[in-house]
Amino acid sequence: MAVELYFFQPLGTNSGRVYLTLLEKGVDFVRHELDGRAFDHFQPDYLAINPKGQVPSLVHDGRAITEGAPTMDYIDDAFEGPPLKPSDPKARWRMRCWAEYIDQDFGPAGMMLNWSNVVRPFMGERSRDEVEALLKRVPTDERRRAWKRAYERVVPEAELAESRRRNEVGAARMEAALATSPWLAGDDYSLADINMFNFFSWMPRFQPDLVNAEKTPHAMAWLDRMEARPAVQQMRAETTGRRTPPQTGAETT
Ligand SMILES: N[C@@H](CCC(=O)N[C@@H](CS)C(=O)NCC(=O)O)C(=O)O
Repeated sequence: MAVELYFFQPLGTNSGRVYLTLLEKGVDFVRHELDGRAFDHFQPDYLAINPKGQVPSLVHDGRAITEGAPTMDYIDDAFEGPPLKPSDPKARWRMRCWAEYIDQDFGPAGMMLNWSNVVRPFMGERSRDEVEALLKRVPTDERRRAWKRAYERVVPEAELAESRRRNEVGAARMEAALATSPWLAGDDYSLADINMFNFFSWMPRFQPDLVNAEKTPHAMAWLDRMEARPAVQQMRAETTGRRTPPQTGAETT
């Protein structure tokens, strides 16, 4: 039955982790790439699928499946292909701890830094009236506040500093984990690696002081192992040429 994915771009953070899970499982899916800059994700048709107006959303047999980490779990359960959850309960627990950490801490910190860099540049050309009209289409107060703050560049330095601190802690945490096992949950490649990949793979480029060959050699070797995976190569190939990644790393959102 039909499988459809709505996303911003394959290498996006939240979009990418679900996109990569589908590729790893070998699921044939219809790709609906939304343009965040055109506010496609706030169009009524898309809000009917995901009332929060966020990506990604999977539609399977007519049912909308949302929220990245639970969607990855769903894909692993619902489709054939290599299992992406370890069979050992302790490794499975470790995998779920990574998911929790990415959703609650590391992921939002990275996204916040990206937002502060990118929203104003692409909203900046629009008049205040245009922006006010766009903001009216944002379905939740929380997201409306986030867009407005980014547009107006009123994110306090203390919040940005806290996000940078969390990224630094995350880099150290990755290095410590990967010094003891080849994959994040242990000996087996799992959803934990897929989940982290798109959040972390930008760091050597955009935060080279935190992630580099001297400071985090195990994390760098993990990135190489990830890049060697056919599914990751496919994801990159499907991204190349679609949009030019800006200097700021904007396309990581
Ligand atoms: N909890 C959601 C978070 C999704 C999310 O934050 N998506 C971002 C893109 S990475 C988004 O849709 N941003 C647009 C917006 O909030 O307006 C998930 O896990 O899927």
